[in-house]
Amino acid sequence: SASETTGVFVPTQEDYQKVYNEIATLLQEKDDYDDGSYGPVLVRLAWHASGTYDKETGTGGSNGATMRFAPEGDHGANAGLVAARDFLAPVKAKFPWMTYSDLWILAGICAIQEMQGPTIPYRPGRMDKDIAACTPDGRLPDASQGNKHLRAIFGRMGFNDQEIVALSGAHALGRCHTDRSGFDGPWTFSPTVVTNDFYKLLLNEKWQWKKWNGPKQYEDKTTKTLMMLPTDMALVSDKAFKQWVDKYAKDEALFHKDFAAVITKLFELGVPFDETTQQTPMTLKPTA
Ligand code: DDH
Repeated sequence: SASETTGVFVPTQEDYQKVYNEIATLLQEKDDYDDGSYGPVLVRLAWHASGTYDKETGTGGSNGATMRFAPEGDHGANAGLVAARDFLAPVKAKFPWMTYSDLWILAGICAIQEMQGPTIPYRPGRMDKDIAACTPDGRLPDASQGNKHLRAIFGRMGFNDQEIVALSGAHALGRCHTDRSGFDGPWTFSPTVVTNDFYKLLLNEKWQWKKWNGPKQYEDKTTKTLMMLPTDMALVSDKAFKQWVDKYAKDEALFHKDFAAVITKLFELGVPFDETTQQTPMTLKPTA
C-alpha cells in the first residue's frame, strides 16, 4: 500500500469514522454550553470557513483554515468562533494526521447529522494554508442588510436564489449572542435540531422591531423570545426568495434534501480534490 512504501499515513473511511465518533461523543459530554450543545457553533465555524470563497479569484473557502490566524479570526463576523475551534483542539491532538481544514468541515457535518439533520456526504483532501492566504474582511454577510446584499455575497460564492434560501434554513439552529454579533436570541424553539421551523416561523409569526439599544432586529409579537435578522426578513419580503420559503415551510423532507445538497456545495467551494484517491464521497454514520 501507499503507506507501506512511503511511510505516509493514508487514512481510510474507518479512520474518518473514528474522528466523527470522537466529535459526537464530545458533543454529548459537553452539554453545558448555550442551549445544551456545541453543535450550532460547529456548523457556524464550517460555514464561515467556507463562505469566504470568491469564484472569480478562486480565493477563500474551506481549503486553508486561515481563520486560525488573527487577521481572519478577528474579523467581526467570526466573533465567538474561538469556542468552536477550542472545542476541536483535543480532537486535532488525538488525530494529528488530519488537517484543520478537513476537521472543521467534518465537525460541521457531524454536528448537522447528530442534530437530526440529513446525511451530508464527506470528502477529505483540504490542505491548511499559511497566514498569507487569509481573506480580506467583508466577504461574509452583514446581517443589517437586505436582498441585494444577499445576492451579491452569495452570488460571489456561486449560489442562486433557491440555494440562498436553503442555506439560510441553518438558522433553525443556535442563537445570536450580544457579546459576539451584538444581536440577541434564538430563531426557533428547538435550536439544537435541524428542522424547517425557521421558514415556518418566518411565515406564521408576526414580527416587529425589537425596542432596545442593540442593533436593529425583529422579535416575535407573541412571546418576544425569538428573533429574526434584517437579512432573514429579506427572504419573505423578496418575492423570488419567498417562493422557496413557502416550499421549505411546507415540506421538511424537501428542505433536508436541498439543504444537504447546498451545504455540500458550500463545504467544497474551492477545494481541489485528488482525482485518484479520495474522490468518492463517504457517508459517516450518525451515533443515534
Ligand atoms: Fe448565520 N448568523 N448568518 N448562517 N448562523 C448567526 C448565527 C448562526 C448570518 C448572520 C448570523 C448563515 C447565514 C447567515 C448559523 C449558520 C448559518 C449570527 C449570530 C449572525 C449575526 C452570531 C452570534 O452572535 O453568535 C447572516 C447575515 C446570514 C446570511 O446573510 C444569509 C448560513 C448560510 C449558515 C449555515 O450554516 C449554512 C448558525 C448555525 C448560527 C448559530 C451559531 C451559534 O453560536 O449558535
